[in-house]
Amino acid sequence: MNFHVLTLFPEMIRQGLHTSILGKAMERGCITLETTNIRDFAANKYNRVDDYPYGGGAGMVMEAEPVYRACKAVEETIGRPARTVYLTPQGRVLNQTIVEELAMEEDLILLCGHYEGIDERVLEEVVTDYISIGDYVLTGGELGAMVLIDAVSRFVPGVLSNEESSQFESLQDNLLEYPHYTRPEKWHGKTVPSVLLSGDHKKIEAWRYGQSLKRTRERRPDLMKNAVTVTCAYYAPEEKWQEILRQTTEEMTRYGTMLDIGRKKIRKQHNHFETEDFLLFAVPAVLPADSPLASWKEFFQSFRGTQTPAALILYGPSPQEDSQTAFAGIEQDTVYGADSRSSSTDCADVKPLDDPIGSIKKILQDKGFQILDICTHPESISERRRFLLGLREKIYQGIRS
Ligand code: 9D3
Repeated sequence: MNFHVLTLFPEMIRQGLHTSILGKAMERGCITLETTNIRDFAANKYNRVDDYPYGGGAGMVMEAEPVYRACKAVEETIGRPARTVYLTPQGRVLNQTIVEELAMEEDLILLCGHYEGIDERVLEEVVTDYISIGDYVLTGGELGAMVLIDAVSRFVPGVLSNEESSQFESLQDNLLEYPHYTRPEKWHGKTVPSVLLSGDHKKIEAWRYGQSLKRTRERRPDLMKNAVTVTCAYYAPEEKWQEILRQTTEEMTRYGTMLDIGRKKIRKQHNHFETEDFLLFAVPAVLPADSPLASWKEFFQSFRGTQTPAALILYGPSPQEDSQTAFAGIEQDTVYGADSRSSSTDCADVKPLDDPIGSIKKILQDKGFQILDICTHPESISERRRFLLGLREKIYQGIRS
């Protein structure tokens, strides 16, 4: 990822970002930082880049021309149009969803204003995104750009170590973290909660989840309206697909439950869900001939929702693809993300089957589930990412409000 910062104070940006994790990431070349001093593009011999505001009022306004020239110079070095973010208190307030979306870009141009702001006319021509970092007043956009670069960099491959990888973090559940402890076991008369010394990983996980909920309720009750308990109800006789579904669930939540619909016991029990639940239904797009159930309806017989948010994963070959080529392709496709399947097959002599997406969606809606999205290629990393980002946006931006 390449960050290009346009600013009147380039040393502030460089000083602030060349230390610690980001400094190391730059040495390794995972991220690059190029600062451009807008003053170098001043249109007069005094290097003046600001002027009085038309209509009067306090403060100065940055002129359009130097900003425009600086911008064009950077676009030239990139060689193609890039997203250009203007840091401004009048922008969309930065959040983790925006951060992850920006992390998918190869280049980001960040424009920092100073004084009262920048001449509106140049903003209309170069800016693609207006972003604020929160509702308080700063002296300029530089700290905003640094905050954005720090947050976005965490999602660039290689910036974080495997262990602290940004995939597994508290914000994926929109819950606060549980409390942490390290040695010594007793400090200032305070002991470490005994469950953490028990070695029972299931119990530790449950305790941490409870602490996360408690903490969020106490400190950030505003987050609770969006908290969901994720359950993945799946039918996957093949180990390979089971693993992919488990991984997809894990990318969504740290505390998910896997429910195997293939098991009679699961189908016999009541599977009732509330508005605070989130159901990930995962079934093959083509019902295998040796399936224990004859139809989709039977799979979901024991499931009930109460306008429960849900999503559908239809994995494996679609009905059109199912036949000659599809299965052979699947067997070879062990590298996730490399979609080796042929995009279309000539199926003039194959009897077209009913569209399973529509019918399964209808069945689940009739049972009280609100289907937010459908994923047909969970084996592809990029498709899964699109799916999960979209779901998170829908869940956190309040599907129940
Ligand atoms: C008359 C009101 N102006 C000054 C008090 C408005 C104003 C102009 C310029 C307020 C702040 C700034 C400079 N701030 C930023 O450039 C900025 C910012 C911010 O102030 N808060 C949150 N996010 C950001 S991103 C850039």
